[in-house]
Amino acid sequence: MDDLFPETRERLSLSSGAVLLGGFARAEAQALLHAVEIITQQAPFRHYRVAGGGRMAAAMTACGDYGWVSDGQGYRYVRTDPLTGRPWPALPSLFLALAGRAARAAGYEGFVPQCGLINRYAPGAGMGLHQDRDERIMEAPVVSVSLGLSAFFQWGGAQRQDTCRKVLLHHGDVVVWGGPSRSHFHGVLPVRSAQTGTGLECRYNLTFRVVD
Ligand code: MD6
Ligand code: FE
Repeated sequence: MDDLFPETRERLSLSSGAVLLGGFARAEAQALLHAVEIITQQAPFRHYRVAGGGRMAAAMTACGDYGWVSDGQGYRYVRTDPLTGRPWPALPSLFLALAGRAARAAGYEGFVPQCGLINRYAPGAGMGLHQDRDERIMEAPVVSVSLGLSAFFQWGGAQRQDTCRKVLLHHGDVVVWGGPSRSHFHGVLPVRSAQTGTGLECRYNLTFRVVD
């Protein structure tokens, strides 16, 4: 059969409801990074404690009505930054617009995130296989934007032991997962150093979510 819609990096289906939009945010990447810089002046990056006594390898912060925090007692969404005692910085309109456009391009209309989580991965940092399921609303997708250094994203299934697909995510790539894929396992392999390209020394990831 002829391929009417050949799979390209520009639009690569990962599983039902999950799609990589390669380069979708490339044109506005610098503006996104600038917005991250402004946000982190108000809500600095920090390494949260995790159950068991360690700390997360990725540094995190957030913007919007909610931020996601971990303190060793567990994970949760809170309206106030525990580091500063202040509300999280507002979601910049640039973030809102991009998240809405990416969700629509992936087939999800009317996506208005309440939270933008911002992760910074230094070389060597990754994120283990997990599900995003602390949100009370699971009907809305997650929109994830990669900036800076490239990294392998692991995309699994509904069960932890399901086979994972490895997808290299580059500066400006967007991944959207929702519907039947909303609670699929995923992770990030440790970021390798000595990459050339963006001039950045870390990988940044923005994930946009509806919380409640
Ligand atoms: C990524 N991030 O960095 C994927 N999950 O490409 C996540 O899966 C993620 O950044 C929960 C909380 C924050 C995250
Ligand atoms: Fe996640």
